[in-house]
Amino acid sequence: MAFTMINLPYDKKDLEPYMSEQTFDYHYGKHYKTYVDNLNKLVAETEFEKMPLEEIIRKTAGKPEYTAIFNNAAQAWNHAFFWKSMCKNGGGEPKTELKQRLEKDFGSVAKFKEAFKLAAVGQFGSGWAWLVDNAGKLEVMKTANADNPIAHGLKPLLTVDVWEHAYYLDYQNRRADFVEAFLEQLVNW
Ligand code: MN3
Repeated sequence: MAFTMINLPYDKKDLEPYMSEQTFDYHYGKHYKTYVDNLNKLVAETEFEKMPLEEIIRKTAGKPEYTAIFNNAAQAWNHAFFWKSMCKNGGGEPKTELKQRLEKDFGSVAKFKEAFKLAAVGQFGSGWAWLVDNAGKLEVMKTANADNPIAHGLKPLLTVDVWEHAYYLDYQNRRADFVEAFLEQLVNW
């Protein structure tokens, strides 16, 4: 049983003009594929071969001897979660229950968005920004490279990929504009 890519939950053109088909050709078709392919090569005939991705991530996090497996397992998980964090005709208002939780823990949806943008734009170099559930409290966090909330015992609820390959074709160096479009036009509440 090998790890497989998830199917995109929309067509590659559905998120245009905010995320182009060309970006999906590279990001989904090449970057994401490489992580899944590399993971399959690395775990073949090891104890990790038949584990769920989340379990591989928890078992390899912070262990230098498993860095390559962690990086590829986490990136396979992160990308699948990122594809599902977006949808056709996304953006708008969060659903009622999430909206109430964001208001409770951040003060307002606008304040959550500010915190999320700050994390996404402030992540130096490659990484991810997240909305997470930390024992019932919603929080924003950023992680570097392949790192993710599962490795820290937190439950991810939403993510944006801020590696340059996620936005460079559509936004060049304007990461803030990409994150703004993610929150206003792409996010799948
Ligand atoms: Mn990526």
